[in-house]
Amino acid sequence: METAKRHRKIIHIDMDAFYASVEQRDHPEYRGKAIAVGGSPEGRGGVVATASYEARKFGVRSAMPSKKAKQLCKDLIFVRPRFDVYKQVSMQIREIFQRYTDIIEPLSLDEAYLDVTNDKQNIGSAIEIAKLIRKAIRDELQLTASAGVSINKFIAKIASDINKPDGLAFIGPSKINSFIEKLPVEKFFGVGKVTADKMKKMGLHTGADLKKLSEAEMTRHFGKPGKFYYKIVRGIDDREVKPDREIKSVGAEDTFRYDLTTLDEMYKELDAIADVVYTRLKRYNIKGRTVTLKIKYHDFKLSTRSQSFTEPVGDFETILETSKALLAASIGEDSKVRLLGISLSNFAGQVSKTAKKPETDQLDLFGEPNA
Ligand code: DCP
Ligand code: MG
Repeated sequence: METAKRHRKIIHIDMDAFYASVEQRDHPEYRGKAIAVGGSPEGRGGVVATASYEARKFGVRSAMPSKKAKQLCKDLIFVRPRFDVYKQVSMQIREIFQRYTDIIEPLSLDEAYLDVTNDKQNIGSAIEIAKLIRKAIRDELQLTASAGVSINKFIAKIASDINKPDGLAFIGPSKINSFIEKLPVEKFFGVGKVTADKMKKMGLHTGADLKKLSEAEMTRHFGKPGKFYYKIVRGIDDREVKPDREIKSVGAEDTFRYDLTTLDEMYKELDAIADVVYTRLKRYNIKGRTVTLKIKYHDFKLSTRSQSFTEPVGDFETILETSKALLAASIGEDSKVRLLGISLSNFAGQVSKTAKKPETDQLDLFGEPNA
């Protein structure tokens, strides 16, 4: 007897107005205002990288020349991009994803696929995990993300856009077909502007139209990708979530049997953790520009603080002293600390192919508790 095929559980997460939201978070005077990141004369070639949702009301969009953006929105504020900060936030969202799965495929700084079919915490519900991730991003990073949940990458990615910004959408197996039939052709994975125009000229406007073509007709008209289109209009997308094998951070952490209450105790633990991190860095022969300290308090509140350097660092002293300084700046009078972790990141081009480790090894890179 044939066993029913178990569906995968895929989440696509995409931050809302990413660069602009980070700038509004860090500069309260920009909140509620129409802002464009990039695009000032000193920005990236005079085009807008992204616009706040307030600016989008006026029609301001990514990749729009700043002159045009200013015409559409007279009060538009141009903000210089801070890529280091965006990278940092990107790492922080990655760390949140890693609480639930290691099968994470980033598409850009602000977007990733997650396969949570077998999530680390045995939550079981992809919708629940998406909610927890959105909540963590909001609580810990003061930013919003939108999530799409489905059984494959294609549908999950489209779903994350449905209730954007700050939304979540689930498209379950029984909804996929009716959803796809209404979908405009340009929304299909791999269909660019040229192909979409060709399809429209042929009278093909929606998924329902595309479904009328046989596989042979699809490939005849659209070449090799036609075979793929044939499948996705039927809701079939077998592409796996490919974990990014590049080493993004090297770290270690420790959970304590008793909550630590004095800085002295914490410094002692940091010393031991820094030593593990140092050893791991040596193993990969890499240095990082960013040191991140992670603190979990007795009430499970999590905080991360980072310091970035202009030059890569990898020596024990710097790792330890930086972590201590970050700790001292974070801890209050009556803080009770349950876990401490240190990681190095921002390796920027130094991670050679040979330093890449097999996947199984990478999975424990962030150190198991009590490692
Ligand atoms: N970006 C860019 N140039 C583009 C498009 C995007 O520099 N042409 C940058 C700025 C964005 C970030 O990438 O903040 C993420 O791109 P998204 O397409 O996800 O756009 P946003 O996150 O800004 O907005 P949305 O809420 O629509 O996701
Ligand atoms: Mg985004």
